[in-house]
Amino acid sequence: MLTYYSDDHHLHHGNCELIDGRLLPCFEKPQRADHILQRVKDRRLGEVRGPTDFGRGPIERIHSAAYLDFFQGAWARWQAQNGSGDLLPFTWPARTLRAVIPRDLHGQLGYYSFDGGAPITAGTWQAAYSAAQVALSAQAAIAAGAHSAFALCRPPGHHAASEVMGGYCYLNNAAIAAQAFLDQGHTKVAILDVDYHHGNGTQDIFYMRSDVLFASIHGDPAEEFPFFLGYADECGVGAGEGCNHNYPLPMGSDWAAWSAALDDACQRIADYGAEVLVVSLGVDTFKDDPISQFKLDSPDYLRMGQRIAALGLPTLFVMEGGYAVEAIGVNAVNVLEGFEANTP
Ligand code: OKP
Ligand code: ZN
Repeated sequence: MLTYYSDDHHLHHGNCELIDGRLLPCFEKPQRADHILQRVKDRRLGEVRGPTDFGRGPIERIHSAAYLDFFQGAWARWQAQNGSGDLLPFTWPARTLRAVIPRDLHGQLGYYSFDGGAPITAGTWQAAYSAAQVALSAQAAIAAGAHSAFALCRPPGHHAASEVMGGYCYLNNAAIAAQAFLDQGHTKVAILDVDYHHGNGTQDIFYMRSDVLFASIHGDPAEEFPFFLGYADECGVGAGEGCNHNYPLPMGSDWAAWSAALDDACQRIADYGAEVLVVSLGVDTFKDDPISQFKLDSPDYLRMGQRIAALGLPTLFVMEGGYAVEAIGVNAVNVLEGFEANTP
């Protein structure tokens, strides 16, 4: 399997995040992608290629130009105000307030975000931009005939909506790649999100559409981030009705419970008639993940890849979460090796 990767992810390294009333070093850190890349090489998964630059066009199919302009220019504005440290939001237009766009940098940052988990640093735009190009490059490889490809993206993307960053995410790499398939002539794309957290951004982007089916298996939002989306009764609206499937699972869920949801999600994808599959590949379902509560073990990721391969679809894997850094390479590459083992 081809892997696409850019060293630019190192340009994004947030300082700290707020957890349990304390500021702790960011869990979403550069070593995550470094470990995965090392494992790809150790296992000789296949060639590792740098991305092609497709420009801002395919990103603007998912994110508004106003949002991208804000994100691209935010760090320079912060520097012009002599800002020191990471740029982090602290006020959001929650209920009782108005969703106006203020003139102030922090006002705009609140408007364009949903939490304080997505710090903007000097290199965040370039890292996120390159991650989107990595996803688009892997998508292009599949469009050119490859049966599968791995986009080793960092920062992740599935919490980012059209005009909203949050949850470590800025640009929705999986959504951008899915839209590229559609723009190149496909008519039915499925996105399977196996990250521990609900892919609220991806769901929101495609919620009213029938050309993308979204299925997500995740910690029950009643007790887990992102809390405000990802419930089982969210099935899509309008043309998108029936094209959104959420599988919220209780804390402590193991492979038996998780794989039952996967079987159901795969059946939905097959019934939908998807032509191509995008997998939002988070491995924070691992038993030792420091911020998550599922109980998958490393061999389970081989089984996950095998089950996904049984769909028989061209499959683009897009890296999302996973914070047990020592095991992240083994777990992520196990999914890819399981997929290949079950591919004729
Ligand atoms: C990103 B991905 C409290 C914890 C907030 C945010 C988790 C983002 C996960 N500060 N945690 O889906 O792996
Ligand atoms: Zn996650």
